[in-house]
Amino acid sequence: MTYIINTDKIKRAAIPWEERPQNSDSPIWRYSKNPVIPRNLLPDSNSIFNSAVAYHQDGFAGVFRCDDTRRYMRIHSGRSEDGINWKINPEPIRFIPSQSSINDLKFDFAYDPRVCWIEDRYYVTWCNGYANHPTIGVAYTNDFEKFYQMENAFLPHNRNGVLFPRKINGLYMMLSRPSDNGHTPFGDIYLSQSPDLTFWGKHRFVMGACGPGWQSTKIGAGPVPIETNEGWLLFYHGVLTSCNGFVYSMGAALLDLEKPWQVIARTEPYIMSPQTLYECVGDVPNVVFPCGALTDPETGQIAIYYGAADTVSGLAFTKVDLIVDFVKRNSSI
Ligand code: BMA
Repeated sequence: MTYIINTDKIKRAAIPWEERPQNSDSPIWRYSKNPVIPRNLLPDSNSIFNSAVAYHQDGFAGVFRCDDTRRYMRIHSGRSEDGINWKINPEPIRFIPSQSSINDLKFDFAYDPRVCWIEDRYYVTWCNGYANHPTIGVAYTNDFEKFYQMENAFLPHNRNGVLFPRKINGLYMMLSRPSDNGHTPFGDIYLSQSPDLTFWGKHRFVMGACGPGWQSTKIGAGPVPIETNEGWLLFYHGVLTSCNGFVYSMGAALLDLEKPWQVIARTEPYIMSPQTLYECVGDVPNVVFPCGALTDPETGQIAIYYGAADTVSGLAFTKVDLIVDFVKRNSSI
């Protein structure tokens, strides 16, 4: 039996949930009322996608990528009572320097946030345009109102910085994807370790793009890894270069609990590819891009938030035993 290991002890509201359709045997299924967040929820939003959510107080809070009608990339905080209907602050997050030295850390753009509860606060990581080059920004908050910016984790160019929800062998750990300044045509997942969430080192290769198929061009970590008795469950995106450009699908992997740079299993087939109208039509067609997940350790239910076609936000569901079984049975390792 596979189960979710609950180390965070945070208060959990009822997870947004829908049972698998009766005619489906897929390990993951879409919410029937997708998209959950339309592109124009804010007066000046062009698109709201690739966003992260967490349990907060009696409901949910999150950090949302909202590109505005200038097509500037910004991140905003938001709240929800049920994880489905969201109120997003129309003003982007204004980060407060966590130390005076951070005053120097201006940034030009912010996108693709992740939110991770560790010990006593929520950490936000995002792709942060520092001197116009993407790297991983880090901040913390307790209330989703005041956000305190910390040092950037890495030098440019880097994307998809995803923290683990607890220290492992005494160190904080973060996955990331070294990249370039453009629409990077390569990309593998690495892991870095830190005693204090400021100084990062002991870098390890985790896994790379592979095969001729859906994950052949590049891959990047998605939501915060979920701790299970079978390993860290990681949802990730994989990219194929088609004659029509990049196609972003979703896969899943299991990483060793104590040495999470060691991959136990990863899916050879995708678990979800862009197939619905809202995933195939939008500002960037053919993209599913997971950034957030909620778990219910009691029932094993998992709700995944993903960006669709770089335009709207979708929700998909799975159960830990179904997905872990699928990963193990369909692994290329
Ligand atoms: C990546 C990022 C993501 C985006 C994806 C598809 O490089 O920019 O935010 O969803 O491309 O356009």
